[in-house]
Amino acid sequence: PPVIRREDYQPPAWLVPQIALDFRLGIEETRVTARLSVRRNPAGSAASTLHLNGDQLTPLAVRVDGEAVNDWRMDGADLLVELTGEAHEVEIETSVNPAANSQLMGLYASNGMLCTQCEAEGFRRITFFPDRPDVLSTYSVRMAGDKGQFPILLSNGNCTATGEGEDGTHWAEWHDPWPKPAYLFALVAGDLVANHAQFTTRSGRRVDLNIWVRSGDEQRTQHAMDSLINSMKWDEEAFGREYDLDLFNVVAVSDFNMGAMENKGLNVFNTRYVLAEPETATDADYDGIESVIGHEYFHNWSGNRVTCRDWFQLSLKEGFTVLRDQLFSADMGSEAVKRIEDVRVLRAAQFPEDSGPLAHPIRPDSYQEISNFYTATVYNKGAEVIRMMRTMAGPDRFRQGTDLYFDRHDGEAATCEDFVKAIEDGAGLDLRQFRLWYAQAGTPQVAVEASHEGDVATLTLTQTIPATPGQPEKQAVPIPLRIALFDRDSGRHAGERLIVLDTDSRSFAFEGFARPPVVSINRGFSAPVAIDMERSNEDLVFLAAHDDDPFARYEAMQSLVVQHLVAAVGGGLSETARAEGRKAIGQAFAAVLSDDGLDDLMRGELMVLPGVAYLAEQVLVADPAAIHEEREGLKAWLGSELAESLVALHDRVSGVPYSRDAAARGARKTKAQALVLIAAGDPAEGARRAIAQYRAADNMTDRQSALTVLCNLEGPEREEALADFLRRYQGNALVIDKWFALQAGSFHPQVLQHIEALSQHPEFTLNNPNRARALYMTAAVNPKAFHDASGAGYRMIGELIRKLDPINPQTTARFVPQLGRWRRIEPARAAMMRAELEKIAAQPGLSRDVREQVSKSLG
Ligand code: HT7
Ligand code: ZN
Repeated sequence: PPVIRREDYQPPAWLVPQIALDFRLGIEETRVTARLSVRRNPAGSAASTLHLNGDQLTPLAVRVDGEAVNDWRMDGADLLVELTGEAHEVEIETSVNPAANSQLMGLYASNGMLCTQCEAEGFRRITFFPDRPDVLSTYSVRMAGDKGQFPILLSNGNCTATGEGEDGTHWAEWHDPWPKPAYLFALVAGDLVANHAQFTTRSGRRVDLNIWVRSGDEQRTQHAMDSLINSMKWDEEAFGREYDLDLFNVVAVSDFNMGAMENKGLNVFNTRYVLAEPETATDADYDGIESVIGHEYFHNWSGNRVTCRDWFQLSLKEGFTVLRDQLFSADMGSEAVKRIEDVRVLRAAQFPEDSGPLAHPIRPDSYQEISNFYTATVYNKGAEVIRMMRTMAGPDRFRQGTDLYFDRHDGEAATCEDFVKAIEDGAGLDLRQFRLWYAQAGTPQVAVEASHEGDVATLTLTQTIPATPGQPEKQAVPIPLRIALFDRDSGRHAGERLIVLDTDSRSFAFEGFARPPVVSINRGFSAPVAIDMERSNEDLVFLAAHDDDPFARYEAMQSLVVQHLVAAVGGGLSETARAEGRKAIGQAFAAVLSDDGLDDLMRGELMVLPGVAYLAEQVLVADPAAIHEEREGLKAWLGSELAESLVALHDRVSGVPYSRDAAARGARKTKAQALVLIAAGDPAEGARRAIAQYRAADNMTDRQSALTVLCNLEGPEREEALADFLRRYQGNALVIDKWFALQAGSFHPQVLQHIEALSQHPEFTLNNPNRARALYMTAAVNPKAFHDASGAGYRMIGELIRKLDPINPQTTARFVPQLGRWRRIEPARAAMMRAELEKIAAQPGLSRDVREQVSKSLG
């Protein structure tokens, strides 16, 4: 497959200032007529050929300035039309079959409704068009279809006219006044009902808000609506951004490849990020809805009003919008807990990506299939990079930078360089060297050496950035580190400082310490780096109990556990050292359990042990099963050592009645963590408490946390709860997804047999991405299932990839990176993982999506 390179960018030869689309809707056949007003781009080449992208389309008719033409030709899947003048009207007819579109890109059918997904290159599956984000057009859309089947007809912008047609049909016309690239086009037609509300912007514009769902689901949309209204208000206050249409529609669909899509004025969402009520949605689901609703809404400015010049600039909109949604969620809830969760996601998903065969910079240099670049690197590391600029500038100056960015580039297709320049100019920063963060892949490692002489403490910091594919050598990047040095005697520090390490190595001296201080570094996770510093258990226990930066407190707990588990798995711990390590961890946990100054939300966070993926990252070649077993061993030890306090804690938080306030959410979080540890220490007591919690639950958070624990255990309680859960939520697809995921994610000894049986369950289908991911993605990230010593986990995912690829390549390609980590896994397992990749590579007719990921993983 051809490789697309960033350096080859050329402006388009032809622009399309306007497009009129006419749809005659049908589930099995939709006819599309596209009328493009095209004109030469003075900034483009003088080519007379109009190059229109297509994907599995045949032109049924081509007209230029009203005349049918026959001298068009195909270039692969694309349509080429010769034009002679400066401006023309080009009309093209195509036909598509939405029911047959299992890829869920372009126009497709989901549960009897029609909807579109055009980012990144789906529009070319609807009609021929210069499907690139730097071609901006105003869209006029007319659609007609059966009124019974499609009572609701939606597109971008405002509805300008509706009417009745013949034979029970009706039609609607929509116009979007804001020029946009084709990837932001959307159409939805179906039998939907709405939750309506209104929002008045700060300049007085009254905006109608609708969240469209299938009848019966409307009472589950209030949290999404509240989140939308909060987002609109927050963006005005935090970034000075106001909504710019009189209407904002959100539609929930159950078949969707990703979380949601920010189409102008018509966001399309995976149902899982819209529907929630306490009985069916966990607190984490509620948080997910708030953040995704916010994320898509914020794209209206960071993505839509200012869009990307080309897909290499994806982080321009995604990294920035992730940062915006993170800041929004932090303001809506607990800033400390949000930061911890964001870093946990980064470490679990992005760090492994950055150290594997698919590592790429946040602004990639090349791709074969752009869908493969919607990654944790582009999104989450992208957000971290912009967050560092904010940390260095301070929030107010950063805001001046973003104001300048939006002013300067409103209505344009911009680049990451444009963004950096605007922040540089607006915030008054020198970001010359900082630009390397956009160009280099790999997570910087910062080694910290502490020394002490007289009353001076010196920290020597050294950065190295590991080699990544295509980038053997790296240059030093500026790394802003928030730092505080605690005096051992007073237990306090004299104020936090921001230091910037911008060379390979540098020493920083701090005066006034009679004894070596306790170092708290990278507070708030001010830089997305790995800190390598030898620290005594005593110092870490001190920070875990006393650091006034909540993230640093969490980090100290994590480091204590990481240091211990890594040493234990590496075989480097004597029995005495193991006992000492556990004792220190036990001490830190006991302090967390009994600290009255902690709120339960934070307590729950501090009780979460580092995950196996992150632990595996700490060593060059990992034995994931050994890590998993050692981690489980520590859980069991903590559970029995702290049994009394854990039981008392579980009893206390079980008495807190359900509400959505922070205290009650904290109680549920702590309850879940306490139950996990109790069950690890004493499975019989765990089962007793878990089934009691399950039976008494009046909300999904408690029910799910009880069932999570029961799924790991053998016994009648497990079977009772699983059968009850299935019966109780029959017909609710999102909850049935949980039923599959809970079993696929369990540490039960027979987890692989359970997954195999579940794949044959009548409720299972590969055609729905949520269901396929619930079973198989959960299994692929479950070390107990995926890394089973027999290799059965690898074979299961390999087989899945081969089976799912012809149905939905985009969803399939996301499974490949799990197998692609073989080089970092111990040799026996690595050989089996590699063998699966080779088997996939040998499959004829592999999609471009999967081929790119597999060949890079093998290469
Ligand atoms: N901007 C949206 C990306 C997206 C997408 C990309 C490829 C294939 C399907 C997709 N659905 C949505 C989502 C977002 O980041 O807001
Ligand atoms: Zn996004």
